[in-house]
Amino acid sequence: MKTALITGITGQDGSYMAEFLLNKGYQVYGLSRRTSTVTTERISHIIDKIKIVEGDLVDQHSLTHIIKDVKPQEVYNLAAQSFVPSSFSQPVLTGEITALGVIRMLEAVRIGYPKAKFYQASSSEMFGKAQEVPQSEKTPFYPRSPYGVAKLYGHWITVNYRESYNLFAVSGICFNHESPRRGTEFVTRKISQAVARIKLGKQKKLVLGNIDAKRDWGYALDYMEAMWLMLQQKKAQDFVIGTGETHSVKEFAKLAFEVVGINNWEDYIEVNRTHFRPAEVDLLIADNTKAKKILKWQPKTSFRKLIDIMVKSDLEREAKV
Ligand code: NAP
Ligand code: F7E
Repeated sequence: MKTALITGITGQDGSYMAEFLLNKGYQVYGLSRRTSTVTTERISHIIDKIKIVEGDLVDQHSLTHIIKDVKPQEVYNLAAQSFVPSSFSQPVLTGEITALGVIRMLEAVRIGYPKAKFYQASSSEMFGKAQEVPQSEKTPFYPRSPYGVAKLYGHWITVNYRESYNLFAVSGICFNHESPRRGTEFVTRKISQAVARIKLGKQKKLVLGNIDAKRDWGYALDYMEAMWLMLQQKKAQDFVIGTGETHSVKEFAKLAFEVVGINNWEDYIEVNRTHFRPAEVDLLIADNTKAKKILKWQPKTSFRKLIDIMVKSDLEREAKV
């Protein structure tokens, strides 16, 4: 039986990755930090099938011990302070977790079990003020937030440990991927939740920031396979993972309201500058040619289908509470 360690197991991707690996017959270990309230909502249905180990990306000692004890064949480093606005209000903490957390994990692997294959969750936010359209593995980086800068450190230190110590360490440069398990602070889930609440008469307005920003949005479930495939290759290398389509926040909102039969969607939206960022990423769109060719990976879920899944899930959830 293969063993995998997932950091960030309580998050959107960690929960889907745990399900994905359990379905493939893995023994799954999940790293989780101590909190005063329960954070296992997304994995409550599989909690008895996985082993939770306590650790924190800011604590080297816990990470090294976990890797030494568990000796995982595969490590998926999905933990991060992942919300871009919080990276502006807590830039140093974001650097500690999202940047230095990666080298702590890599050091734990190098010292504790160098045979482990390591996946780093890199981000399209590293392209930031995009130097090329669409963005591929060869596009120069230009991050626009402390989060993007921290991810860039994580990305390059992964490349560096691969080249310096011959670790099987790869980076998946994932574009935005969403789901009903997305945190409600991210724009897609904020919209799907608000649309459900408005339809049910529980909310009047949806207050957004820059609705002209464009993103390459995919369905999170589709991205788990790509991450796993990267660790099944003979050669350790980095890949861009995205759909190759881009849409604005405005388009997302319009289609989300359409799912519940509201066509005068603009009447419900208010734009407020408090949601604007000090520096914005205007346009992201993936060139996924390399992933298609080498991993034989491609997204399965369309933009419309993703919105439909998210809105319907929130309608069901909101009808219950
Ligand atoms: P998420 O839902 O925000 O989950 C983040 C996870 O990291 C949570 O489990 C959180 O634990 C954990 N975490 C935060 N700080 C930690 C610390 N100090 N020590 C240990 N664990 C810590 O993020 P996601 O959307 O699943 O994304 C997964 C990864 O992919 C992240 O690295 C993110 O930056 C990256 N990424 C995401 C996307 C996307 O569109 N979703 C795209 C590109 C890259 P708590 O529950 O305790 O807070
Ligand atoms: O913003 C605009 C906002 O917060 C998307 C993370 O998973 O993906 C995510 O980062 C866009 C931005 O995601 C609101 O200005 C407008 O242009 O949903 P988001 P993000 O910043 O793209 C990348 C790939 C990651 O790696 C990150 O970890 O939407 N926007 N109005 C808004 N955004 C939010 N959150 N809230 C609004 O009201």
